[in-house]
Amino acid sequence: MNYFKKHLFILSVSAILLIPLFANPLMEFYLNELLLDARDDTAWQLEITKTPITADMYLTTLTDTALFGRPIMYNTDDFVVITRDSLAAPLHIRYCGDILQLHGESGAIMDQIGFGDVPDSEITAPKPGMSICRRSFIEGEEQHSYLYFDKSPTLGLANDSSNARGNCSGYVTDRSGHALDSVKVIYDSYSTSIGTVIEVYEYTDENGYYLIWDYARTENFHYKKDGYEDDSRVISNWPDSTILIPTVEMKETVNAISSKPDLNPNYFVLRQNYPNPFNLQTRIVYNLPLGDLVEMSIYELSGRRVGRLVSGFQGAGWHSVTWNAGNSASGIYIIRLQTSQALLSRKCLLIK
Ligand SMILES: [Ca+2]
Repeated sequence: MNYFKKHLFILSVSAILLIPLFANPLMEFYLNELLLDARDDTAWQLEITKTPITADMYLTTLTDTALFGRPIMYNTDDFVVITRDSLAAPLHIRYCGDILQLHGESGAIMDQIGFGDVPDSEITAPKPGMSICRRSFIEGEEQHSYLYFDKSPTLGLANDSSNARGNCSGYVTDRSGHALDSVKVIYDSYSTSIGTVIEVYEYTDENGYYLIWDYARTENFHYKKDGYEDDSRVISNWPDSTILIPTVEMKETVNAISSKPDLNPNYFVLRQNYPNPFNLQTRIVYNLPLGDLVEMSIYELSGRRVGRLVSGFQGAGWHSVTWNAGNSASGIYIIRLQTSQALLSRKCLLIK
C-alpha cells in the first residue's frame, strides 16, 4: 500500500467511523402513512418516505416479520407505497392495535408506528377508511413528530391534514358545580432544544366552557387554575367530530378562596383566537379590568405589522373582534393587545 493509498484508506475508515458524529442531529421519520383494512390484516398500504428500500430491510409487527427481499424503487421523488406484494411474504398488521417497525439492513429500528391498545401506543386504533398519518414540524432546531388520523388518505402524496381535525369541548366546574373560568386547558406541549417547554392551550370562558380544535389523535389534556389542584384527562379525537368531554370538577387547594364564577375578572385576559388554526376569519376575545386606550395589531413573526384591529378607548369588561385575514398568506401570526397597563400576545395559525 503506497503512502497515498494508505492515507486514503485511513481517511475512508475515519469517515465511516465519524458518520454518527456528523449525522444530522434531527431525527428522521420514514413511516409516513398507514392505511389498514379491518377485514384483512395483510391488505394494508404503507407510505414510506426519504429512504431507499434495499433487499435486506424488513418490517415487523408484534407478531410477524417480513423481509423486503428486493430493492424497491420510488414511484415519485419522495414517496413509495408498500403493500404485501412488495414483500417476500405477507405481513400481518392487527387493526385493533399493533406496533409496525421498519428495520435497516443492520437490524436497527429506523422508525415505528404504534397504535391501539399496545405498549407506548401513540394513538387509538383507526376507524375504517381512516389512515394513520405522521406530521413532522420544526420548532427552532428541534424536529417534532406526532401521529394523527386522516379520513382522506393520501397514499403516495404528501400528508394533508386539512381533513384531520376535530373538536373537543366540555365544561370545568368546582366541586360544587360552579363554573370555573380562566382554567388553562393544555392540550399539547413539547420541549425545544434549549429545554423550554412550549404549551399549546385554551382557556375556559365565563361559563367554564372550552372548545379545542385539534388534530385527531390521543392527547393528555391538563387543567390548571390557581387555587385548584391540577387535573388531567386522556382524550381521543377523530376527524370532523365533536368530542364531549365529561365535566371536569377541579378540587380546591387547602387555602383556596371564593369559587364563584369570575364573570368580570379584574385582570387582563387575551383568549386564544377561535377557530385556530383558521382559514379566513377568526374571533379574538379579551377582557379589560379598566377602561383604557387599547391597540390590537397582528404581526408576522418577522415583526412586520400586517393589520390593526382595534385602536382607541374601550371600557372595562369583555370585548371581541374578528380578524379577516383575506389578504394574508398562510403562516404563524402574533396577535398583540396593548394598553397603558399591559401587553399581551398570542400566536395563531392561518392555513389557506
Ligand atoms: Ca401520504
